[in-house]
Amino acid sequence: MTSRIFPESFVWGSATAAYQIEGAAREDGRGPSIWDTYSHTPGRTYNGDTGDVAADHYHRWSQDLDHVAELGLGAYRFSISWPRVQPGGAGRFNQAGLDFYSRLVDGLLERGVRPVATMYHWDLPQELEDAGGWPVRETALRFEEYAAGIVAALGDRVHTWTTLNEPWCSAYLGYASGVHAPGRTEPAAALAAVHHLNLAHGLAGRVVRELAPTAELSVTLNLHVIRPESDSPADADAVRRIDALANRSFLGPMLGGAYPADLLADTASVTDWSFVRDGDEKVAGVPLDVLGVNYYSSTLVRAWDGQSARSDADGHGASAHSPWVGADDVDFLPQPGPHTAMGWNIDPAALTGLLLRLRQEYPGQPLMITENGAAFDDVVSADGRVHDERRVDYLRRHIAAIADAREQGADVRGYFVWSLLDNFEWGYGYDRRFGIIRVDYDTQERTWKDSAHWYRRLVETGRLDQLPG
Ligand code: IFM
Repeated sequence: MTSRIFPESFVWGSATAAYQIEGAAREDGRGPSIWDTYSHTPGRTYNGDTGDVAADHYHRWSQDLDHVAELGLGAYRFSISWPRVQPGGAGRFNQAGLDFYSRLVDGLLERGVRPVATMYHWDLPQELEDAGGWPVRETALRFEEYAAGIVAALGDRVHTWTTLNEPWCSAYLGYASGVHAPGRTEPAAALAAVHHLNLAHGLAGRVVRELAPTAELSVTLNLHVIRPESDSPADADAVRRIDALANRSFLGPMLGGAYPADLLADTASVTDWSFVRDGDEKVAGVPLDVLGVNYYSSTLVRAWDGQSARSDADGHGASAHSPWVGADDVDFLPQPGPHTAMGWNIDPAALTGLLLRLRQEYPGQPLMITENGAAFDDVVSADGRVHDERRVDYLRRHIAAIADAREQGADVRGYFVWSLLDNFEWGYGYDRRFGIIRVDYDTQERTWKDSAHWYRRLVETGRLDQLPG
């Protein structure tokens, strides 16, 4: 048990992403992204929901930033919509789009809130997907050009530039299992996407270093904590294989200088990795000021004997196609509850373990929790409030887990709750609510849930030990 007290310097924030909240999908020159196409394709999202209107943040950004300020947050993590600022994904920039983010950044600074901008949270301009998408190298080069445009426009007003959000999802869910845009199910393409995302990260990182030398540079990874069903060597090998795909395919080039040899060997029947050119891994290894970690739940695996029934309970949506390229002999097992409304297990101790692993493997690398939170089936009570005690409990336990890791030496500098607002939860549409602030999608009214009140008190005091719940 730790003191559960965070220092003044610890950064408390909340996170959002452009396509999930902005709406205004066809306004002021914004072009289409792969998520517009995907969500408008029948059968792809729950209820046919799209991000066309979402939480209407494009028009309500100022009031939304007032909420950020009233929560007392020191930082706000948002993403820039590539098709809003560079509609075709190449060439001409859209001044109206740049102006929107310029107002947003200034609005944060006026409120004393540190802007943390993610360059890419999954909304690839459709034209670039039509030209091949992330499996082709040219997309990484286009990303470098896009990065140069936004850093030139917003540069040093942005405190932290985060190149990519969860490239694991972009590559494996977008191109292998197909449960995310662009919905392709091509295992070799998914691995090529992994590499071009790593390359894009490095190229954009160099741009930040050149054009905004005082800004901090980061990337956000959704690192997996993978446990074996038993202590058998076969299950240990299943963990190793999934760890290579989930974690080390990004950590390797970004922080370790190269792709891990076992990843290349495990996937040799899928691709020869000839898309990796000399010098690419060095580019991807641009030094980071902070590594962003997104964490929600843990993963339980076993080696599959090829005969017994499979569980395939990896919680990433129903698809006949696995995101786990080249790992058909690994089975994903259901985990004991309680679960969130996503069906994800609640395992705060795994977060402590993850942070300590990172400390051990990448000593001296500062860390930030750039997303953590939970969807639950919120109810508006007769008193008009949302008593989301399960979300409060989830947050409290995970923040305590971070305190535990800090106490054991992990250099975790901040925490961003996912999410500020209820929003478009990708394939799940508006059916899953992650916000600490409720959005009534009929009226666009915002209502603080109990978790928002709780979080405000935590941010104010920096002490978990004196908070109820
Ligand atoms: O909503 C997403 C977010 O866009 C990326 N990280 C996980 C969240 C919850 O699924």
